[in-house]
Amino acid sequence: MGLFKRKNKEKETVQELQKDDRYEKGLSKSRNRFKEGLLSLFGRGMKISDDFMENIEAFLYESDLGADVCELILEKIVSASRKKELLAYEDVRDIIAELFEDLFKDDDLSIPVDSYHPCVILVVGVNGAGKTTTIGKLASFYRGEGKKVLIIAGDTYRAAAIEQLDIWAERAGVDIIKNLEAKAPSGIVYDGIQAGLSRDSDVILIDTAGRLHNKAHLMEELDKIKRVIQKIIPEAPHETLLVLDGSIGQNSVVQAQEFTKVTPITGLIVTKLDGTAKGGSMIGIRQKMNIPVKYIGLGEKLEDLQAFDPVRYVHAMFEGFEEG
Ligand SMILES: Nc1nc2c(ncn2[C@@H]2O[C@H](COP(=O)(O)OP(=O)(O)OP(=O)(O)O)[C@@H](O)[C@H]2O)c(=O)[nH]1
Ligand SMILES: [Mg+2]
Repeated sequence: MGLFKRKNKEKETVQELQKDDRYEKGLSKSRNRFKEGLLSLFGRGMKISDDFMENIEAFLYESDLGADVCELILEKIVSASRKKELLAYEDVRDIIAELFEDLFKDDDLSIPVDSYHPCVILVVGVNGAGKTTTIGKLASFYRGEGKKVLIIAGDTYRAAAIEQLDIWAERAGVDIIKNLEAKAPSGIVYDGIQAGLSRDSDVILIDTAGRLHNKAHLMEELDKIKRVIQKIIPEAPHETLLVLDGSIGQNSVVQAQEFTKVTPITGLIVTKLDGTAKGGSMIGIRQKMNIPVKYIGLGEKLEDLQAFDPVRYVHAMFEGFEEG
């Protein structure tokens, strides 16, 4: 059953959602596109005509959902139109919402911070995707849960990267292992993991460089980092998070595929969703990558990193709560 049909039956759930409007605020650009865009196509209800199908097809493609998903939605619209003479905005909204729910419903969104001590989380991604910012937010989140957090400044290629991480560590109130003299990440990662063990850390977050002089070098470095971690904790990293820039939509899939060639990625974090109308690309990203999206970035503040909740997401993308 679709989210929007459930809305009236489960008032409590909706009220629960309303308490936290970060999704609603963060996804306002996407909502403008999806809700306003679809409403403008429908007016008060539409008979399905060739013209209409062309318009909606163009709308869906421009929304960066991905070709496969667009085709699927179009098929569902056609089959809905066989059962009902006039289709309305709500019908298409529900089709997309159900697709969303189906696609994400079996994903394991947890990060095993309670199962390992320390739980080592490696954060990777191309330059500018939002790794360092996300680490700051995650550190703050875990600290808020009462965990002892340690950050390792594994991006040793730019002094500014270490300074930036230092500011985040201070903001989050957690320890950081850094070395401004380090020439390569492996040494600092080794020291950091040792420090995490001797300080009895619960969670170790490792920042990595996104820009190296070529892709092969970047991947080689990641491989080295992993080997260094495993010298000390053979089953680590327990989680490898790939940070993707959501504002480039489905183009991020190509980058993501490169990373999966070097190291198994256990979760995705899609950032900068507040700055784009491409919120729908999440469907295509999930479908092509087959890796769960665990967190999303909805802004630059500490509390703007949110656990991914597909139901809340799709609700914020189409409705928001302004009508109650
Ligand atoms: N609006 C918005 N901006 C974000 C979000 N996440 C990150 N940013 C911004 O994106 C920019 C790049 O973020 P960084 O965390 O430095 O990215 P990085 O992956 O560490 O980059 P490199 O270290 O260069 O590889 C910064 O200006 C962040 O403030 C988000 O969810 N929303
Ligand atoms: Mg960085």
